[in-house]
Amino acid sequence: MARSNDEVAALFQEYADLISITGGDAFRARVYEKAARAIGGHHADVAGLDVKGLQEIPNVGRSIAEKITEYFRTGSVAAVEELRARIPAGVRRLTAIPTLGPKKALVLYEELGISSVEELTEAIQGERLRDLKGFGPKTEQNILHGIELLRSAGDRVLLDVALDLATDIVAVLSGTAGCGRCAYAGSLRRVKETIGDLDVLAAADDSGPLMKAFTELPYADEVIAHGTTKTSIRTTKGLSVDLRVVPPDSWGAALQYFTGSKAHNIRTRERAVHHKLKLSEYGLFDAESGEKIVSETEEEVYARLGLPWIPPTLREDRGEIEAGLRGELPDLVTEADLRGDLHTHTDLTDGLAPLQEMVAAAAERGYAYYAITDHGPDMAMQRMTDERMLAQRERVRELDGTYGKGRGMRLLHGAELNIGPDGDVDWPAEFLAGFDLCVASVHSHFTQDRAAMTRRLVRACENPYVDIIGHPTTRLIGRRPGIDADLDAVFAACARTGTALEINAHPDRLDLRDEDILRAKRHGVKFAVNSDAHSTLHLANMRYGIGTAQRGWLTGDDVINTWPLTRLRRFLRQGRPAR
Ligand code: DGT
Ligand code: CA
Ligand code: CA
Ligand code: ZN
Repeated sequence: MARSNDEVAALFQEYADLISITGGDAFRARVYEKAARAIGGHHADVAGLDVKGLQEIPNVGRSIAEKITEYFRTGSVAAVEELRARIPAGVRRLTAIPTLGPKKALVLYEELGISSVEELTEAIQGERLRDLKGFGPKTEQNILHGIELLRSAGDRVLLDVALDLATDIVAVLSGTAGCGRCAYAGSLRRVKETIGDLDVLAAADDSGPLMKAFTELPYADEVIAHGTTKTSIRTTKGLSVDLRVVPPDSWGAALQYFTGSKAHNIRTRERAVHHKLKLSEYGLFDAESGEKIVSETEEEVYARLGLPWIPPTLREDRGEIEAGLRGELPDLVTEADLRGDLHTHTDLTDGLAPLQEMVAAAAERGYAYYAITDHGPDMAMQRMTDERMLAQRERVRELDGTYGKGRGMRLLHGAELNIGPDGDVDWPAEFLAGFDLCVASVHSHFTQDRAAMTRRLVRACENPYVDIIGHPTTRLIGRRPGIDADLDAVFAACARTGTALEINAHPDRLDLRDEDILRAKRHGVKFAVNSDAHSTLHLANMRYGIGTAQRGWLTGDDVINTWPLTRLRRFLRQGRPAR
């Protein structure tokens, strides 16, 4: 994973924001925004490319390529620094508030001198924003909500950032002398949607070399605590990491303990007490004699508590203990069960890679089928036309059966429709009938009231050509709240009309979220775990979607893209008039 690509992408995104804040050319801001996305999605590490190589990346011209080499040569980009210097850091932080954005942030700074989140909160409480042009009581409310969202996300990081870092740390420690076993535990092992800190566990008789290697990691910014059993660092990414080193024969008990969740552990400890045992990170002991009973593997620990091994994604005290005792734990869906991806884009709309590259990358993942679902014409920015869509279909038919194992990967031609404010979608029935499948998603009018939003989604479900509702709540974790709708009514409509709900696997979205999945499943809804890939790299985001599906207790039978193609096609055809 090329982390330098993310660094450069973030830098250019910031530059684009700075251009907008300082009232610069909107077109120019767009250029840097597009470059940021292209670099973030590029498969090769940009740190290793020269100006010529960089220019082969789509949307990267000479001037941008030179800024990238400048960045790796000097550690900064003069043009970016110059704009940074013109805007107080506080104002730039304002742009991070969901629903605010650079233009409004600048108005607040220029008109009211607001340069921090605290000052902004005060101004809203004093109702001082509503008199500004382009603001009103409703804007004040929205901004206040955005501030809350930012605060609640706090210093937690998204899954992909945490996983990249944890993978690296585990690799380094595993290669350190004397390390028996090493793994990450905590919320990351449970695949929670955001991660507060990393909890890394290692087994060794002598913790010295491991602790030393840990504090010497290149991204260890600060050593917060240093001991023989636990050491904590803060990384340059802002994320803290705890390393615990335990004796090898305590591995299972320690892994169980530090995986959590706290709520789950309270329940397992209760079980232990019930069996006259004592459970700690060092093992399961006889409460009276103090004699150690088991501790080497998690399986042994659970078995002695009268439980089967419980998958980490279920360990939230949401009924997993009871289900385990009854022998009714779900046979959770896994990434290996996936036979295809049903929501992906190409450069015909806002994807980065051409059709053929996306298809080739999908085949690499061993899929049996793969759907291409570019945006319809209602998202005007995408410039879609009937002709362009039909031309793509022809190309898809040509490529069908030319990739994958035994060239057997089947291609489905679909679209991601836009659900308009009234629940209408891009095309009339005659045109929709030509698609193998349609995903339909909300992309605008996020603030409709609850009744209107519910009606809108239910109408989309009732469209016989809509097979999947894409990113159903449209939330962006820590950046945009989900829409306000009566989700139970939407779930009931999905079950009734045979419309699947998407679990969008992008780590910024994870939409539906775990708790809503659990609720929807009770309504009898089926799901599709989709990457919504806009580049070949995004196809691998499936792991986050599968983790989320597991947290919603889903089995393979619940997830339509684990099904054989014949069963999937039957599902897609239901409700459609016979052709
Ligand atoms: P996070 O870091 O906020 O994303 O969430 P976790 O679950 O990783 O929580 P963290 O890092 O505070 O602790 C890791 C695990 O260690 C936690 O899931 C369970 C265990 N643990 C930590 N402190 C306690 C405690 O006071 N009591 C119990 N029973 N378990 C604890
Ligand atoms: Ca943690
Ligand atoms: Ca921790
Ligand atoms: Zn999409």
